[in-house]
Amino acid sequence: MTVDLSDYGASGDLLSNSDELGRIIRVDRGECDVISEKGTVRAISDSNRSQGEVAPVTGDWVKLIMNPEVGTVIDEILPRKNKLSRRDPSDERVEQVLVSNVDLVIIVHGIDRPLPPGRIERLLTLAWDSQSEVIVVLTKVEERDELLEETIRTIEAIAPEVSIVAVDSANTSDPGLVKIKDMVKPGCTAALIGESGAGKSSLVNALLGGEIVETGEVRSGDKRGRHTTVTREILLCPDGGLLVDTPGLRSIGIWDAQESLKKVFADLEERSKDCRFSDCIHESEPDCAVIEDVLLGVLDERRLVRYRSLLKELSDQQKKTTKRKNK
Ligand SMILES: Nc1nc2c(ncn2[C@@H]2O[C@H](COP(=O)(O)OP(=O)(O)O)[C@@H](O)[C@H]2O)c(=O)[nH]1
Ligand SMILES: [Mg+2]
Ligand SMILES: [Zn+2]
Repeated sequence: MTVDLSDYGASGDLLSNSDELGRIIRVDRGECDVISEKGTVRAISDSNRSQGEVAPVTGDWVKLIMNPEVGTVIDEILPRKNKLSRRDPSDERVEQVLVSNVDLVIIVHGIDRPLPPGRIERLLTLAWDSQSEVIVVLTKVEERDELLEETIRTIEAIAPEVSIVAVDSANTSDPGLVKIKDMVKPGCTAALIGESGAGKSSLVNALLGGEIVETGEVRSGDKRGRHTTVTREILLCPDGGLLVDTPGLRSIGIWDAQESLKKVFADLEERSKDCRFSDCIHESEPDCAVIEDVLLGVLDERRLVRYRSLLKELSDQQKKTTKRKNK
């Protein structure tokens, strides 16, 4: 079997690397499934050489070498075009890259539960920080109703420019599915993020046209999906797009995302130009235009509180990582 790596998103300069080139489609306890011209191979990552600084993640383009003793080894991780990352839930000083070389991030939310603004703000910050295109997909939409309209209003109030697509993944002829298929062009890598039970795997199956990945029944009562998706894996759609299903994100700690945070809070950023101090943190400074807006009732105070706490999260993270680097 020969695989055309351009199906997996390889462009001109990557393809000139030819025979030893591959893309990681799945990482599983230190071992990687890598798609190469010869098909899928199991490769280990040579921790001394390639993992020293950067651990391999799903989406990476790599150079493979054959080691007679241990088999196929990842010799080098090629520079990443971009990455989707969060703060490591188990060590707040560490960045956890979820997927690399992403073209589109699909934020998935099921409208069977409410969408707190703070949650979509975090998800958007994380998604935009990857420098990819971002869309929001609302799942479990059987008909247009008040709940759907309300969820759309919440998102539009924060990100008026982001595309929102409503789908019922259980319905194979759903018009929303056609729209999403159109956006995931051949060779384009789309990563799905969202909480467990949001409907990511069902959407992936609907786009792939079959029961390829496992989905979970939502437990009645707490409305939480079981954690059926355990790895991040690249899957090739019949029409050519690439999908990365991910396990549900329970914690969405943002990592080094100053610019995208400004974008998510663009209204506050704009308003802060009128604050007396250019480094105003809108807490108790005199002549603060943002606090003025809160007092006038033009700005929801809770949004300001969330903004402050995300800013603090980023500055805490920076302090901790600097300390760590200096050790
Ligand atoms: N009716 C309907 N059910 C859905 C839809 N999307 C997901 N579900 C159901 O919601 C549950 C969780 O879905 P799953 O795809 O596993 O969520 P994940 O954890 O985000 O991957 C499963 O029982 C699905 O059958 C949808 O669009 N419509
Ligand atoms: Mg899943
Ligand atoms: Zn201010």
